[in-house]
Amino acid sequence: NGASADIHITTHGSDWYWAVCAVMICATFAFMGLAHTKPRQQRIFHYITASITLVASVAYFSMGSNLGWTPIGANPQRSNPLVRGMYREIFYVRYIDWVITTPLLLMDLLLTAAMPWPTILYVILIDEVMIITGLVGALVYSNYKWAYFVFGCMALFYIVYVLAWEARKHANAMGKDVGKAFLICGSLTTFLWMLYPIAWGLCEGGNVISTDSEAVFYGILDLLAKPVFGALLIWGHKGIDPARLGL
Ligand code: RET
Repeated sequence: NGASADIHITTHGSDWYWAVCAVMICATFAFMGLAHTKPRQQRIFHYITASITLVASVAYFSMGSNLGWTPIGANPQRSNPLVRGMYREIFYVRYIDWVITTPLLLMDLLLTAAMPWPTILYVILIDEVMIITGLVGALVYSNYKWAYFVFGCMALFYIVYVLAWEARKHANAMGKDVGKAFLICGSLTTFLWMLYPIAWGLCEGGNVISTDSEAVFYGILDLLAKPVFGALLIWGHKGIDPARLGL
């Protein structure tokens, strides 16, 4: 087991994952607490947002415990046999988190913009393509992983187009307050989501940075994309009755 002992996160990586887990749990309680300050009919965004941080808590609990990973051969084309023969610790549990939470994040945004259901479902399908291609690319020992990566990036471009263009116009038409809430949360999402493929390229894809650095990179992105995003979204909704959005 000597080879696989070398690929793990260290106690620093693990401590950091536990810290992120704690923030996700606190955020879940905070969002649920805020839900109970509203009448039952007006809690939809609280429920969606709390579900996101709840699922992330479980993913970070797993990674803090150094679970939910599998060793995958790295650097298939490198000429140096020492580097080529290496394994990398791939946390597939991230993708189980993302396959649940990214559609919920998109629902938060697209329901804010009062987009029609067919559009929401289609964007979510494209989002699943993005996450699953990222997972398959991460798990294969072959340079074809980069083909999966390209499919994933194309899916991301489509999502960014819908958010930055169609949904933004729709949100503005729903009123000034809705437009502002969407602009803040939509811009944050567009910016952050474009950093995930960069992290993937350095970690699962190219095996360029260590698994501890991976913990920090994805951890900061997830803290901004889930609890910080969620707080801004709920704050943006404080004067908006979901009934106005058809909810
Ligand atoms: C992958 C690799 C394939 C290409 C692309 C990716 C994008 C992932 C994104 C993930 C977002 C995750 C969030 C998690 C929760 O906070 C799958 C890394 C484009 C955008 C927001």
